[in-house]
Amino acid sequence: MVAGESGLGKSTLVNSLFLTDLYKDRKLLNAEERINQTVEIVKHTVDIEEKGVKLKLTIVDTPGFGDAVNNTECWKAITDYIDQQFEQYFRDESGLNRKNIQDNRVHCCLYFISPFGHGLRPVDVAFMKALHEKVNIVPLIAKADCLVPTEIRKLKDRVREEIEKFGIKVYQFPECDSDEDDDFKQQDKELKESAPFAVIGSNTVVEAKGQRVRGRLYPWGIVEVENQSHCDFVKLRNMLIRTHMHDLKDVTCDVHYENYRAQCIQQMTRHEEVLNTAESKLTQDNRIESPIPILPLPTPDAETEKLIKMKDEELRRMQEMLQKMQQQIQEQ
Ligand SMILES: Nc1nc2c(ncn2[C@@H]2O[C@H](COP(=O)(O)OP(=O)(O)O)[C@@H](O)[C@H]2O)c(=O)[nH]1
Ligand SMILES: [Mg+2]
Repeated sequence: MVAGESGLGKSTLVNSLFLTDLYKDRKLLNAEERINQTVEIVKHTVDIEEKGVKLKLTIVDTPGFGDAVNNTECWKAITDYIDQQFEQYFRDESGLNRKNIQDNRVHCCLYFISPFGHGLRPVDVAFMKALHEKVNIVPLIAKADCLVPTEIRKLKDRVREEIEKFGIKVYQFPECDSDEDDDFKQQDKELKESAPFAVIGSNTVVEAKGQRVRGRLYPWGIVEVENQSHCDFVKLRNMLIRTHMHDLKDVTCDVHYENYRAQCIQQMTRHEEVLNTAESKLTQDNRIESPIPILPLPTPDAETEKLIKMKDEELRRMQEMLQKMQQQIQEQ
């Protein structure tokens, strides 16, 4: 998933990362960008192949914040989306067809930070904090071609400091195994030192030194997206689809989804308790011969009735799930 302020190049980057097959497209594209402003959460599915392994990857593009006057809780649609995917998984997992669950949980959220500020803005802090217990956040410095190398280094240091200072839990790269070869260890070290990755996106193919590359053509030169001395795009792509994909999935499953699941079960148990108390109270009340005649309850209006129905339905669903889970635990 990509998230962050509007206009920072989120849609362009996902396009550069996965969606356009640069090598199929032989003709030189013109400079006009083909991406429109993202106005709603959009899901794209792409098939990629890594070392002979076919993968189905879902990319979730989100409308950036900053277009509205009021940006309070601009992360709501995104946190809701993440929760919905967890909920769906939770339902499927407690259902009958547990072996063939389609996993739509969000395994990684690329969060775009503006290159124009002096670090994180309050909205970045609030946004990441709203997300950090739910998803692996990988912060990125957007449009890195707007900064010279020293500025990039400074901004990276600043962002790292602020992430620490504000207690934002971004995705932590796992420790490298001690039995890995030196090359791998060196790569892993460089990867960790480069975070937060500074990225550049482009949907155009330009000619640089006789080669066709994905890049941005300026009057003063060409910025190459996949040139490691221009930006960290290649590092990011390798990390996402080669080196860290499994870890991102594992952390999602073992930490974020487990959190969600624990909360759900807690809620369901609480509902169950409330129901039990209400039930036992009812039986007790019935036993007592009331000297006061029981008056018929006032008939609820349509709106209240609808609400009660919805709540009943929700309770019923939760009880069903709880029952299934208890059964599963017993079976195990
Ligand atoms: N300088 C620069 N401009 C970019 C980059 N990526 C995208 N843009 C431009 O920024 C504008 C907004 O891009 P878009 O991908 O729609 O941003 P989004 O709102 O975050 O999805 C477009 O005109 C892009 O061509 C980049 O890496 N560097
Ligand atoms: Mg967009």
